Amino acid sequence: MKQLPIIDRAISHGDSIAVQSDDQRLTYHDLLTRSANAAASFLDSQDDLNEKCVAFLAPNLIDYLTVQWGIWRAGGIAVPLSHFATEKELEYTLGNSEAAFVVTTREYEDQMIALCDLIKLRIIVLEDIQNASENHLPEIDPARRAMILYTSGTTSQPKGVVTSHNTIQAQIESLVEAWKWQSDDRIPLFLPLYHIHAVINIVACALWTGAEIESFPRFNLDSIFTRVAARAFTVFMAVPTIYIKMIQALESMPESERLKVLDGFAKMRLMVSGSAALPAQVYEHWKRLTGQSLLERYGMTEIGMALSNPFEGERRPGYVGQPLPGVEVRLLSEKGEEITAENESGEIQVRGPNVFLEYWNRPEATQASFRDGWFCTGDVAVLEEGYYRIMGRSSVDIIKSGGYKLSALEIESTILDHPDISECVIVGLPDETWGEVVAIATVMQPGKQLSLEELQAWCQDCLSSYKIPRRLMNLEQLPRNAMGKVTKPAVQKQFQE
Ligand code: MLC
Ligand code: AMP
Repeated sequence: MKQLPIIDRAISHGDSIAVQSDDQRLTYHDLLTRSANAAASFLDSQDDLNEKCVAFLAPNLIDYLTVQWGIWRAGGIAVPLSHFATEKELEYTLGNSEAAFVVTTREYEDQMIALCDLIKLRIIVLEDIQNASENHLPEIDPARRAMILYTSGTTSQPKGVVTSHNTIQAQIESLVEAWKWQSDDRIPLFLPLYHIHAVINIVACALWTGAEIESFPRFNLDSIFTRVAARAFTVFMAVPTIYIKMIQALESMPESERLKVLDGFAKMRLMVSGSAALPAQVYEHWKRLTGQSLLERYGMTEIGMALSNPFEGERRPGYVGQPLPGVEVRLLSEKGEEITAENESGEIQVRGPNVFLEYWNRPEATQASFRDGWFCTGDVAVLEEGYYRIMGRSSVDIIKSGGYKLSALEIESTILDHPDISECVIVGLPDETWGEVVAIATVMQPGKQLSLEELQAWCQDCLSSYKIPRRLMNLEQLPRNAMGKVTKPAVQKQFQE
């Protein structure tokens, strides 16, 4: 039977280790057996899930892959959920994706049962799946939809970004070629498994090549440094905030320990930064410490990775390099004209097999995000001496904090439910560690007051922790323009005064 390419490749990687997580080691062969069992259970007595969405909460990588590949092999669309999400956020994702059922692990069973009971959704607990004696799995056309990753943007609710198996393959192959992934690579994973950085750049690329992933429950400096010092990794990928936190930690470590960790970093064959701008000083600082020139690249949930500094050749600080293999990039001016000269800024637009299919159930939003077949990223860049430099985003409503993309509109609409707040404006403020931090300016109901701590405590139930405002200003008179609209740049300025 014809298998999905990622499955075919896993068959050829056989008894190599795919994942190490705590004291568990999983070979490619184990992963194939487990995911076939999971697929048989998800199918129940059907022949094919026929692109039904299956949402899953399984943050441990071994469980995650068992379920993700199980869904794929049963013909479903995999919708990973965030374990940082509040119940409200999970309910939104389950409803919006029209999930047919939910898969989780024993650890999250109680939490998910409560939610699934409320919205009448069937739940499967991974540990309860029995070994199937025989698995009749369907043949899957790789043009079929494979995955939905939720992304926040210029709408008040996150949108589901749909990719097919072919899209995923194109995203993987481009990176495997550009960054010369090898079967003897070993990479740590500590980023969340519901964003493209971890899902494609780390996990999917590693498994495609037969490499090994060492999975950590979360980003923890001590455990990662211990393994780096043991020279456990050849490749490392992280967001700028992580490099900044590592620099701070390394500089306050006793010298004997620091030298071992620095040596572990120095020996790696590739270290990549992305998901947010890497400040040039951080690039230089990391190079001084470790001798490594971080390879900065640029991507987005909708397109995978588009631009990258070279594996071989000059890695220019402050720049994101050139189009990746198979990816076409153009800049469009505000007048809608393609920019062909250097030093003129325009919106980055992307075309190629790496680009997503659609926003789930949002045909107008999908249509609005393409122009003549090119996906409009909303990021502005300029080409200088052959390398692209990202200048910012065209929307003030998108905030990047710690590598997470946040929608100011989503946070505003959630916080407006607070009974004491009559108006609020969310902005991003520049921050050395987080890139940007979320800040809120409020107009309170008459006679009401609210401290930042009180607001943060109230937000716990409705916003994931990284979306919670870190700065608060009560602005009785929100700055408005001639049209009576609040101007966010003016709010940002007030915060910075
Ligand atoms: C947490 N804190 C923040 C914060 N997040 N403060 C300000 N802004 C934020 N965004 C605070 C907490 O409240 C806590 O405070 C302290 O910092 C530590 O919190 P934590 O949750 O323990 O932080 P940590 O685990 O260190 O998380 C940092 C991180 C994480 C960088 C590891 O943010 C992360 O995983 N980011 C990556 C997200 C990602 O994968 N993005 C890729 C998207 S895809 P206190 O007071 O309690 O100590 C994409 C496309 C592409 O972008 O191109 O890749
Ligand atoms: P996401 O939607 O979470 O996939 O985030 C994608 C966004 O992250 C892009 O649209 C950019 O704004 C930002 N981004 C990713 N990589 C970089 C980078 N190297 N430099 C600046 N911004 C980046």
